[in-house]
Amino acid sequence: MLLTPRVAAVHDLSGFGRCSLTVAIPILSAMGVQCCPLPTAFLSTHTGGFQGFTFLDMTEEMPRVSAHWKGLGIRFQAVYSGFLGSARQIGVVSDFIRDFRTPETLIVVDPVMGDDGRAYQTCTPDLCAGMAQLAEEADVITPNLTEAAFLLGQSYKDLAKDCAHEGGTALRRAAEALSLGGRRSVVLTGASLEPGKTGAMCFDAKTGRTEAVQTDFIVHPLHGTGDVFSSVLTGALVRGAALTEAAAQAAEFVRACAVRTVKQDLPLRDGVDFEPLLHLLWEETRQD
Ligand code: PXL
Repeated sequence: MLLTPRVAAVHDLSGFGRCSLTVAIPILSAMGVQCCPLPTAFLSTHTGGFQGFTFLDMTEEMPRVSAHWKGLGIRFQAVYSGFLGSARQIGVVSDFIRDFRTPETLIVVDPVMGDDGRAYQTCTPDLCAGMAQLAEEADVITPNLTEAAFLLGQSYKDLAKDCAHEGGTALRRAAEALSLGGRRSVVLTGASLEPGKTGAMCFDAKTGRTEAVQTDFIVHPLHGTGDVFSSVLTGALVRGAALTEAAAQAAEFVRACAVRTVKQDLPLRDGVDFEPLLHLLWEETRQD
């Protein structure tokens, strides 16, 4: 019997709106992976489309949690980080990675900073700069096009224009440029190679190959798709999938959730209606 993989998930907990930990925990569990949350902040809702949300910064608590876990000798097959609550957390997460990394540990950094060319309201310039530093420690990063532009220090408009005109060539160039000379794998999300399609451009540092995965594009604005994608990707990777295989599973799950969400005509800010589809992940996962 395979040991149940264990992942430390370093994200915020937003009570309403389906993102971060409320996505990562059920998805990883459905994939037969133990998810140990290390919350970066507790919010009443996520920050996209809600007014007056509460925000409890967990920066002080995080090193205490880390020290306790270390004292207990807990080991993780992966550390998976996302939305951070303050620029100071860059150092905290970096220390966490240093403390728990072994040669076998997979470090996935979703450099959550923004979307559609704009930074999220809590993502300060300091936090953006720190995220780029943190991402240097990752084995795999999962930026969207906005985050890719921030990491590359490029204008989002120019990158989006190149990708719209050149398609695969520009996306491939961006994914490879983000790989730090081939040292880390890159899964660039929201990558469309032709009209009506979307998916990811993947540079695999293990093989040196760049390959795209594509699914049908569901024309509807959706919130939290990046968190669903990165959580499925992380679950598949810790269960031994190759990078493009994991990205293909993640893209297909997001597509299925998007179809369901659009059919229900849910408000954008409610997030992706993924819960009734978790069985797909469960069924796809070899439980041996
Ligand atoms: O989905 C990214 C995300 C995560 N966490 C919080 C957010 C957002 C995007 O808006 O507000 C709190």
